[in-house]
Amino acid sequence: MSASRAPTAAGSASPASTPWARSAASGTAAAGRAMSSRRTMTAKNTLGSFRCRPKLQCKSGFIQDALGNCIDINECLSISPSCPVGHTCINTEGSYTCQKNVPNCGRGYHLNEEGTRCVDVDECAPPAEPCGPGHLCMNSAGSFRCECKAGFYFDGISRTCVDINECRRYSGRLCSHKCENTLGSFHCSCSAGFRLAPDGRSCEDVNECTSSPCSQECANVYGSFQCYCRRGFQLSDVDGVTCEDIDECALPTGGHICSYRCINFPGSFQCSCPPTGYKLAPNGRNCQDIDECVTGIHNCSINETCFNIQGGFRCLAFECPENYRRSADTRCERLPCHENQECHRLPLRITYYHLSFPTNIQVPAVVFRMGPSSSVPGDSMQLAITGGNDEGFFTTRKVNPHSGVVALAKPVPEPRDLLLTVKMDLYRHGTVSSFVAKLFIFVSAEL
Ligand SMILES: [Ca+2]
Ligand SMILES: [Ca+2]
Ligand SMILES: [Ca+2]
Ligand SMILES: [Ca+2]
Repeated sequence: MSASRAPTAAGSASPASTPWARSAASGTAAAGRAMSSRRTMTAKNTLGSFRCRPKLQCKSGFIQDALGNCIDINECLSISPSCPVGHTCINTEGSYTCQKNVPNCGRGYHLNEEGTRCVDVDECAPPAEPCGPGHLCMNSAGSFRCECKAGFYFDGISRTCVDINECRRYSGRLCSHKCENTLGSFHCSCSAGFRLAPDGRSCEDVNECTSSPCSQECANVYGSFQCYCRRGFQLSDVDGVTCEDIDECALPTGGHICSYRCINFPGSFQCSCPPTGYKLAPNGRNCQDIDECVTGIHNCSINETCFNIQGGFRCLAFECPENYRRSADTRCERLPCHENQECHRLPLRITYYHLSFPTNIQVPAVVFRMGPSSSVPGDSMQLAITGGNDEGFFTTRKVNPHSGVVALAKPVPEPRDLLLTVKMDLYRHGTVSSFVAKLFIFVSAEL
């Protein structure tokens, strides 16, 4: 190429384009120049002098100096560019050459095919595997880097991709509850009672109540739930979700929740009373005696008196014994004795009394008081139980000179009817008179 553009002869010589060609040629030229200065000039006579004139014309690429020597033209110094862009102009004897500029490419670059510029080396181009098999190679200008799949980092020493432990690297910042490292990623999880939110990182409360975990009522709370029970039930200590009936009848404090009998129901209880003689009180717990005598459901005859007792009633009737006459509803008076001495020892009066108390009455308990209807100064009296006290439940006691009481000394364990005969001897004006009280005692069941 350079040869064709070179103006003349020497240009066609093949070694012209090599750097050493110039020095060889210039050596030749120097010798040629010395010779030509003598041979190339002819003398021409002028008036009073002479003038040297060049004998020869210089070849193309040379210029003739004043002495007639041919001097090489340095075309590379000319103003107009002698060589195309990317070439260096090299002057030669009688000509010049254009030498292509060879760029010096740095590490990671190489010359393009035309040799005109440096281009990046694609280190990643197959079949080269600079990052090792299975790893991503990323070419970049002048370099390359090895990349691993997301979640891995390239360990330069082992030249392998190693899992990033995100949980450790971003400790406490990735998951709101628990972080679990996995190969290539990580996984958030939540404590019991929470579930992973759609963002995969935060935890939200689970509304456990939607799945009805409680046997009765459920209240959702943050991170958990609470079962509770309706009245009459209590939450099981074992599972915390089952409502169990409260056995009100078995409660230690509720031993007497019902005065008579307690019947447990799921969620409730009911008190009951003996099948006859009682009704449930308005409070639902106590048993109230039915007063059969008032309500008229007794079966006493016309000649009998109805006497109400706890849990029942008694039909009372009495007859005055011989020598007595009835003086009131419950009283018999002795008839006049005339000359009958035996008669004088009989009590002046027999009175019937009815009383009732429960088996659990506190003892001692005064149950009857006896004395003359009117007292006279100097009176004295004696009280004695003359019948019906074989088991010794009762005692008598004087309260003052003219009256005394009958007291229950020990509890009567079972409900029963007792007839107690109490005799009072009254001493007045030197004579003694007897009075008898017949006590019908009805000991009723305690409720
Ligand atoms: Ca990981
Ligand atoms: Ca919850
Ligand atoms: Ca119950
Ligand atoms: Ca009754």
